[in-house]
Parts: sequence; structure tokens; C-alpha cells
Amino acid sequence: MSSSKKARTHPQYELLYWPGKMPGRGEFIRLVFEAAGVSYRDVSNEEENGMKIILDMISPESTGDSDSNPPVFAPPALRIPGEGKDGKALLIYQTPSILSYLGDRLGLAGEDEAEKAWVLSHALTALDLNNEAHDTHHPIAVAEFYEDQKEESLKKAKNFREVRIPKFLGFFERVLKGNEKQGEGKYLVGSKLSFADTTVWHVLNGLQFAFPKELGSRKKEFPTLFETFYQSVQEQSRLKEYLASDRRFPFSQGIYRYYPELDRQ
Ligand SMILES: N[C@@H](CCC(=O)N[C@@H](CS)C(=O)NCC(=O)O)C(=O)O
Repeated sequence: MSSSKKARTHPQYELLYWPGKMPGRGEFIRLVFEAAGVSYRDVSNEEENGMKIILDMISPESTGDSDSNPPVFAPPALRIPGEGKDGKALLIYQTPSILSYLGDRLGLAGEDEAEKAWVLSHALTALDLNNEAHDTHHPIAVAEFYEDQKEESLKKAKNFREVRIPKFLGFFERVLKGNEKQGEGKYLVGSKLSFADTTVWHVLNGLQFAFPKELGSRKKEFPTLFETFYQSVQEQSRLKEYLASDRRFPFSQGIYRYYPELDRQ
């Protein structure tokens, strides 16, 4: 929520992700801010020179910034003025590292040390699935066109749909069942929303966009995941408001893409 109306009880968090109003990996971070009701700047989408800001940040010549932060490999990154070395800005990157940092501060990381470790483990597993979904349309080379790796994509997507999707979704279904006493099928860990929940939710949302037929026919195999968990996360009042707002960018040509030929035939 970029609104400056909110009382400033948190530092001014700055999300650094590619411009173009696409969800991408930045979305895992946006969901945490939105679920916590904490304001953030989506820098590249708010500034005129957004692309330059990101390209400068990941410059192959960079050995770090003037605030003593190391170089950033790839977006998303998070900048927090005043939280770095000697009161300078802290700059961190890697989605799970950012989720873990924010989760701790925004109450979305789990209630004790054991829960914190489980939340991170489940979020990492969902991000693995996210990476595999990306690789269905870019199985050979990240920087080359889908059309130039289509043959391999068809093979990759078939295996992803038939083997990997059921394995991952079956796993999350088991996690929810194992935590049913506390989580009632609504939370992966404990009895409270965590960044594991928002991360798994977004991956499920993306998979349904990219593979509508496959997910449409598989949903019933995972009733707790799709009927209880998925619905419950998107019904959380702050997330519901966010998902209906124009701050939530639609899927297009990012990690989750709809190529009918890669879906179930
Ligand atoms: N594991 C990293 C992956 C970061 C990543 O692949 N970022 C993409 C955008 S979503 C990128 O720009 N990659 C450029 C590259 O890998 O060269 C994370 O989760 O943050």
C-alpha cells in the first residue's frame, strides 16, 4: 500500500524490482507488506527512471553501493534507510532472504524458533515450485525467447504437469493436514498467517493462470489446499482489498505465462 496516509511506525521500505507493473518475484514481497498493512515504495514502478535504477543496482561492474552494501545479483531487492551499517541504508536481495527479514519484523514469520524454521522451509519449497514453473517456458536459456526453446518447453511442461505439480501440491496438502489441529486447513504453520501462506498462495494463483486445464482437473485431488487454504488466504481482509485493487498487477509475460500448448491437452 503506497498510501502515505498511514502512520509511519515502520521504516520507509523500498522494494526494488523490474518496472512494467508485473507481479514477478517482487509479488512475494508485496504480499507480505499488504498482508501486514505496512506501506512500501515500489520504486521502479513509481519513478520515471525505474529501469535505470534497477540496471544500476545489478550492474556487472558494481562491487557494492556507497552505504557499504555488497552488490546485488538480481531483483527483487529491499532497501531500508537507516537499518544498515552505521545507520546507513541496508540493501538485501534474494526473495527468501527478504521474506525472512520482513517476516520477523512484520509478524509473519512464525511464533517461535521452530515455527520460524518451518515457515522458511515451506516458503523455499514454494519458491522451488515457482522456479520450476518458470523453467517450463525457459528450460534452456533464461535470456532467450520462448519460441527458440519451444520443443524443450513442451517436454519440460509435460513432466512438470504430470510429475512435479502433483508432487508439490500433494506435499502442501500433507503439510496442511499435519497442522490441521492448529491451522484448521487455513495456515501451513501454527494458527496464524505467515509468509509461507502468502508465498504458496501466489504460486497456486500463478499456476492456475498458466495451466488452467491442468489445475482445473487436479484441484479436487487437493481439497484442503484449494477449498480451505486458498480461499482463506485470499479472504484475509487486507489481502482481499489488495487483490481487488490496481496495486495487484495482472500476470502477463513474467514467470507465469499462458501458453495453451504447454497446458494439458
Ligand atoms: N533466487 C532469486 C532469483 C532472482 C531472479 O531470478 N530474478 C529475476 C527476476 S524475477 C532476474 O532478473 N534474473 C536475472 C538473472 O538471473 O540474471 C530470488 O528469488 O530472488
